[in-house]
Amino acid sequence: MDPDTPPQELVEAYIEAGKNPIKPIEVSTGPVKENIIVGDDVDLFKLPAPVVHGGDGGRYISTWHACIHQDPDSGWVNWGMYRSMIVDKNKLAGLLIPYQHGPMILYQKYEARGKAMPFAIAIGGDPVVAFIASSYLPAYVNEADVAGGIRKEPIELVKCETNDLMVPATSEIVIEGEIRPHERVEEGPFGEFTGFRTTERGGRPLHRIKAITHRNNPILTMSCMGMGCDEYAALVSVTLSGEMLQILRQNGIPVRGVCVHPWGNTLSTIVSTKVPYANVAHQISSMIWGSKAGVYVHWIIVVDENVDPWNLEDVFHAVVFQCNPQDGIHVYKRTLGMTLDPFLTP
Ligand SMILES: Cc1cc2nc3c(=O)[nH]c(=O)nc-3n(C[C@H](O)[C@H](O)[C@H](O)COP(=O)(O)O)c2cc1C
Ligand SMILES: [Mn+2]
Repeated sequence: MDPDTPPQELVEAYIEAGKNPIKPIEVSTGPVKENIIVGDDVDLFKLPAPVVHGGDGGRYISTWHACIHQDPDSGWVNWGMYRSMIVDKNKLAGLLIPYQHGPMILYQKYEARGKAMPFAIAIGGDPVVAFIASSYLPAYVNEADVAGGIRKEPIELVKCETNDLMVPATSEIVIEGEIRPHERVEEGPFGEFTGFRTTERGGRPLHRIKAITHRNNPILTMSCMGMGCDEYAALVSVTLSGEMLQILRQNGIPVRGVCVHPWGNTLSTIVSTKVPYANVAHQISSMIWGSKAGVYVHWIIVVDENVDPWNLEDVFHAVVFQCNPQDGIHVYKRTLGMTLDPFLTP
């Protein structure tokens, strides 16, 4: 696409790709198998994991990647992006927030049954992998299929060395292993997308590593998350807006557009819509909060269709001059939240 494509068009292209998924294909080998290290030879310190921000609790190896897990019941394979910190040469600590998909599979299936969960962490390679891993597709959607839809050709996957998970064959680095039930180890803190380092150091699932495969001279992709428009803010602005726009359209809301703005990414959304009947803003909010895409959202700003949701000056004008603060602002109490919200007390 043209680099100057406006965000609304990127959002529509993302939605179209999701409607036309392409299943991945299996290949027998690929660049990520140029080096295969298993068992005692595994040493994370041989990879160039940085301390990303001053004050972080350790060296982070995965901040721009895909964590791959499989639902043991349905066969659904999820790609998510969950950060991980090096503990020692063959152990990682990962922040797995319970209502994310990989963590759901761990806590609700494997751990509940007393079983170890295999994992693979795929770093680098085709940028579409990290793009789609950080998106908010609904449960039971295979992110690999949507990645194929975006590429308009299948993603090539190759089998792990020590488990049955399939990983992108062009990855720079793949880390394989298992999470045993209820094993926790200290992780954090880490500079987060909110611009704060809010999540305190605490016990997080211990990832035991069985193998690392990597290209020759691998490149470690990473995100220096923080204030302003980092990689995550730019990407979720497109993918989250797309997911929410689809949900509202599918429910017959006469919506003009949805903007998850990079400067308020993940925690806020702006919806521009015709008003087909009274109190539609409550219905819109319930639909967003009822979806995977909306679990983090604290601010939902609903504006009339004459307001362009991507124009923050228009939106601010509408908030100040078209919203009566006494009865136009509604506070919903005791809803879901997340540990990364800076204003929450631990
Ligand atoms: C750089 C980066 C780091 C992230 N770290 C975490 C994390 O440590 N834990 C987490 O649960 N979500 C994290 N996220 C958010 C998830 O990637 C995002 O919510 C995604 O939707 C999860 O995929 P899922 O819906 O398949 O679970 C991070 C996102 C980015 C871009
Ligand atoms: Mn998912």
